[in-house]
Amino acid sequence: DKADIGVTGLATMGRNLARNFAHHGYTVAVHNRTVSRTKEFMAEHGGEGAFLPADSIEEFVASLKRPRKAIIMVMAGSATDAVIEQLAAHMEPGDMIVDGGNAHFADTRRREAALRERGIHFVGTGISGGEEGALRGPSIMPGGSPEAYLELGPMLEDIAAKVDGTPCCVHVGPDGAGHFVKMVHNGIEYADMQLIAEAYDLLRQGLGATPAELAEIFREWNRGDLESYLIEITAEVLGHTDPATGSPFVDIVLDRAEQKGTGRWTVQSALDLGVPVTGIAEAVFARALSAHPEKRKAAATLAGPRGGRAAGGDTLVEDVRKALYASKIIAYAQGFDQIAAASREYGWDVNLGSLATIWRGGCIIRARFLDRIRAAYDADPSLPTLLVDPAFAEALADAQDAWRRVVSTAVTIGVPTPGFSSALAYYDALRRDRLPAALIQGMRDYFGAHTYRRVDREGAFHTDWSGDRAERPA
Ligand code: NBP
Repeated sequence: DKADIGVTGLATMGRNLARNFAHHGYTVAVHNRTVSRTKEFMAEHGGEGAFLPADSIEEFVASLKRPRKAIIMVMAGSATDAVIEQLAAHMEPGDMIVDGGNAHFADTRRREAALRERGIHFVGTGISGGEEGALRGPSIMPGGSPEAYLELGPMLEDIAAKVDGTPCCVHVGPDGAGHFVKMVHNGIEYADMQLIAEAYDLLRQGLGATPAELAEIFREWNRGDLESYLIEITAEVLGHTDPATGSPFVDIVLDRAEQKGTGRWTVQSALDLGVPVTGIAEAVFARALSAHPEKRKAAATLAGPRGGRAAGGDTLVEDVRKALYASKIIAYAQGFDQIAAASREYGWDVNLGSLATIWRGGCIIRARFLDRIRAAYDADPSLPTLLVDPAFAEALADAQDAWRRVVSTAVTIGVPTPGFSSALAYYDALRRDRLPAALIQGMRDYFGAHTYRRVDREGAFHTDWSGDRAERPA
């Protein structure tokens, strides 16, 4: 008997994905470069379903039903290229290779093009939800050809998380679309976490609240607009006590945030596309700042504001909640803008509303909020920005006074809130009738004859700044 699907790479993710397929009744071929890991897997989980273990890649490919479907779950980078080469060497046209790792979308585009030449479908697939998600139902973002999705889609939808019976898996678009969207998902996750951290910091510094008290506030917030997995786990982490010292857990953790790189990739791509994703960028930079202890130590003596506490206790809690919600809307709107821009640039035709649907379950940014994004794109698929959707516009209008007070309070008491502040700046800039960009164009024309356009006439113009200051068409 042959396998419906195969998984190669049996570390944390691959192992759980293989089990998930088996739990759904599929026969799963399993393979790992180091054979002992496959044996270990079979010893621990072989009884959970129908597995066909293979010691060699050749045996692994031979054990798959045609057209063959093999999922690669190895460390992203050169290992992925090596495994693709080994698989492709034993495959035939029409077979499918799925890369479920966190590949950069440009690598996925390159790999897809190369395999397409050989008649093999390459399906770069974003998989979110970590270890638990892989086992119990991740959010799945497959790219690649529609033909490949016809074959693979039903199986992926089977093992994906379900929300209200709808699987958190849709065909995102061709070639690198799936991995791109997974990357932006991670970027949004960075922004979301940064905003939550700022809310915590501001309430702790501003009110002198304890982590346990703050855990209660987040638990309360999780019953309203902010309801989400990240708010839920924030309450858990803040409420936890370190067993060794009896201190709040959050106080014994080194305040240095690490990163694996998807946030940075998101910002790099946004720079290339010319899309402001200030929420994600500030989050990446805030992590980078936290990771420079020598600089922080040297700067610790610098002057700060005199006096510490913020005015208006209970109002501050509600104000921060609103500022967090408004800033979150901005961060998501920016992330969706970036996906829309990439979709235009690469011809992907991504359905933005469907992304909101597949992120409702299985992944780290799952939240009630995503239903509202879905509704916004359902009502108008060509929204120029999520912010102008009537429901979001109203939420922002409702939050803006509180948001402004929170940013002022933060500035006054010296608590850094780059996420809240930049989100508000983005909101105010986008709303503006006239931007000071006009002055920038003037300066560019002055020093570099870069020309400018006028508000009252077509064409490009240059002023002879060093001569008679006459204006000429450029
Ligand atoms: P790792 O990223 O830790 O990779 C370990 C696996 O890669 C092992 O099976 C290892 O085989 C294999 N491997 C390596 Br390393 N080099 C290889 C090579 N040259 N040829 C063949 N196999 C090679 O595993 P993971 O944490 O399970 O993640 C798998 C993928 O899923 C990654 O791309 C990751 O970014 C992505 N992802 C992870 C998470 C998460 O929460 N961990 C979430 C979402 C996505 P060996 O046993 O022989 O060393």
